[in-house]
Amino acid sequence: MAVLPILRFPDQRLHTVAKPVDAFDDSLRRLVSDMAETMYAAPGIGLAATQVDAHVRVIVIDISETKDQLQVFVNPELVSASDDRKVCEEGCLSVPGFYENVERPDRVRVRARDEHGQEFTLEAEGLLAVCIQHEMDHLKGRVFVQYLSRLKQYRIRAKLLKQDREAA
Ligand code: GNR
Ligand code: NI
Repeated sequence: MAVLPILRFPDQRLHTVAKPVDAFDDSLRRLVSDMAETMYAAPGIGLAATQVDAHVRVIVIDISETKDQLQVFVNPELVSASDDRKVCEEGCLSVPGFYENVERPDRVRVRARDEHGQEFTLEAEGLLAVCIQHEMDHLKGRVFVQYLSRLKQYRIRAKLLKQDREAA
């Protein structure tokens, strides 16, 4: 197990489109395990492989208080989304320190496989629905700041680049 480095916006690698997983093997299970450790260490409630510079369709989520309810989604596909939408204040481990409202469908149905290749379908609402959609966006190369105004995106980009310069 290893804690992996997390790419920070505006790193262009965050805009890579992830490829489907084709082998449910030990290397996939190692990635899932490292992603879980990285998410728990951060700490965060979700992580997409894109964020650790692995451009395959893998997501880990744990929204439990007790941090012992890991959910793994390999090759997730959106089956349906509700017409009703909800606003939630979102944050992202790749955009540290920024929290902004994003509106998304309130409920989603997702089909995916676990790390052993077992297929399942899940209906999610509330925070889990938000998190699944946020992570599936990462797999498409999309970061939540892209839902904000150009001005907000520009300010977030400038502040994070300044922090990177000062840390260097
Ligand atoms: O830890 C996270 N919290 C969070 C809060 C509200 C909406 C989405 C999220 S996901 C985020 C972890 C992350 O960046 N996943 O990609
Ligand atoms: Ni994120």
